[in-house]
Amino acid sequence: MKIYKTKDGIIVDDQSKYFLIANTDWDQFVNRKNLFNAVKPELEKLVPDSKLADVISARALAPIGGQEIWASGVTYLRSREARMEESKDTGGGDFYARVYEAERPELFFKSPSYRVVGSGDEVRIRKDSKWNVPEPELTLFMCSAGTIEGYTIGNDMSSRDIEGENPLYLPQAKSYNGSTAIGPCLYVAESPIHPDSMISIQIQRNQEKVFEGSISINRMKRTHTELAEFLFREITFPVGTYLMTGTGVVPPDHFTLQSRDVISISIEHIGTLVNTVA
Ligand code: DO4
Ligand code: MG
Repeated sequence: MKIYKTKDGIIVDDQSKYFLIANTDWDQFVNRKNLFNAVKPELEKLVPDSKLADVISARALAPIGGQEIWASGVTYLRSREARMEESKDTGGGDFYARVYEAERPELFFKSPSYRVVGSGDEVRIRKDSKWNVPEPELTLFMCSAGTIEGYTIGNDMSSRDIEGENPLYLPQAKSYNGSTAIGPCLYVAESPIHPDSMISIQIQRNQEKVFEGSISINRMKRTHTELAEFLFREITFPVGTYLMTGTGVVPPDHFTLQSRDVISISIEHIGTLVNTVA
């Protein structure tokens, strides 16, 4: 099922039957262990309404309440290569090679909920950066108990020149206004997302495709539960949290985003997250 947060309330799309969950707080609704099994019987008491599909199209928000957004890095070989390339002149490359092999993953704080944008909203590039890319990432949702309850699509907008200059600049390369997009929904199923699911990205400039790429989530070096376990080791999340799982698709080094580029990221089973660069 797909859970949407909209201006009219929470809407659940269960196999193309649409249900409005009126007057319910997002955090209370999603922060439940075995979320699929908790929601399913609740839908049986409601009457489906096909008109809610239009509400989703016109009035959907980022699927987030009080959750934080965290991110993992260097979880795919392609990201390791890209990080080593961008930091080759500054000596940072070794850090990325080491974290790819290490037991402890790279985890970093990406965004509080109030700085997150949803599908249809604008993302930004920093004014003090000249080399910018989107990072298309499967994003896990864990409830406060630390169990993975669902998935969304994340765009970890990144300034590669700032990141490459010095690994200590990572927070500036990753966290700024308009650097975090998630959506369009929270996908919740009876079992984990299929390991062969594909992530694909397309970037359009003046109606022309300037980049496309894709990768299967099974190419990730680490497991989802491993990442969740490390994140929850010494931090509690009262209403759950999101965790981006890293990018496996990086545009060629000569590519940088421009204002008005349209970024579309799709993940099988979840949908498509679309954002225009401001
Ligand atoms: O270490 C830099 C961050 C890498 C990252 O965001 C990714 O691999 O997705
Ligand atoms: Mg990333």
